[in-house]
Amino acid sequence: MALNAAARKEKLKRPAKAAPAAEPKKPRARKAATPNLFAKALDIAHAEAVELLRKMLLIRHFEEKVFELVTDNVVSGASHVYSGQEAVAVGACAALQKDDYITSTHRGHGHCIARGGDVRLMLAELAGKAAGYCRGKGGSMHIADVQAGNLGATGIVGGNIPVAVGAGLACKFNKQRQVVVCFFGDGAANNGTFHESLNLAAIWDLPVIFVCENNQYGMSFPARVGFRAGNIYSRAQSYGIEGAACDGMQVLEVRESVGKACVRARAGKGPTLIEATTYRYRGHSRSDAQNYRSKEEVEAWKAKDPLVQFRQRLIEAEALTLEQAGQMELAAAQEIEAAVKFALEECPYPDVSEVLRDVYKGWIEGPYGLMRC
Ligand SMILES: Cc1ncc(C[n+]2csc(CCOP(=O)(O)OP(=O)(O)O)c2C)c(N)n1
Repeated sequence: MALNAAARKEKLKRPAKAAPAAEPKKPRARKAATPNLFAKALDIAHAEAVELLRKMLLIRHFEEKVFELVTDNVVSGASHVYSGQEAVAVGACAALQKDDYITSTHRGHGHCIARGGDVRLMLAELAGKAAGYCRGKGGSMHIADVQAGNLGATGIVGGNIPVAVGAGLACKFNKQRQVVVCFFGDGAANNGTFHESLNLAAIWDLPVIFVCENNQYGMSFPARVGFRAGNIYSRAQSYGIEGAACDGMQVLEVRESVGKACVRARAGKGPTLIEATTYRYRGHSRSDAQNYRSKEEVEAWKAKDPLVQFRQRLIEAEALTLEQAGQMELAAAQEIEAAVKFALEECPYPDVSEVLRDVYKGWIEGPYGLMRC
């Protein structure tokens, strides 16, 4: 009912009725982590997100153990540790299908684990044991796992880039819509193989995704003085292919960037050059005084740790509790401890009869008959 002006004035003068006492707020029940809620928050299925974290944890624990074993001279030879760069390998491999390929580098343990490699066989290889991926003869820089789609690591910087192009050509002939992800460092991007490979991949529209891990250094040489152009990914333009940059400390960002490149490659639209900005925490290899960088710089990058960042995102999205995250960490540590026990205590060294196996001399059966080698 409408009030006239006087009545309205009167009503305003009256003290307002006390509002009914508000019901004490019940504490909001914390929602259980559900796959749907999580998918909405981060645009990824719950199980897949947890798997990304599991793999990054496994790589970190593997690499820190390798660093310890190398320092203690339990493992001999060179091992280039991947700690700090986990989000690149895991994010990129998460965009791949089962029958796709990767080619790896001298810093290849992370790529191998991300592609589904067996940490027991990897550690056996590093320890020179018969159960290793190369029957103990190759060591860290020669691990390949072709069944899992890993065409192998290499000690030759930039050596895997043409291999990826060859594999890409095979994929194109096979017409199975497979792709190849080629990992390499900022240092390798200045090798001649980089230019030749990208040019060939471009003119043949090959399904290769070139993932440059700019970890800021090639041995002790800072990437910032290694090229004038300011970045590496913009070189794509000169080959007439797609180029993209992504934050290599953010696993979902890498996955998205490589995922887009895979869609293009599978559609016959050719290669992409992606530069993932990242950082290696440890020295280049076994002995490295690291005089080329400051402790403050290392700490500043560690503050952006890819595992810590992603774990935090999962917890905030209520996909994981702190306790579950702790259990995952423990599980990764235990898996690596079991692998160490297997490699160091349970595996024999190769039999002496192995010495001449795989050493080619004379005639061998090749794809077109007998070949001299
Ligand atoms: C063709 C070749 N040149 C030089 C070396 C010596 N070397 C080994 S690792 C390395 C640095 C490579 O830097 P980058 O490609 O950025 O990879 P990162 O070590 O940073 O992962 C060099 C120069 C080599 N193994 N092969």
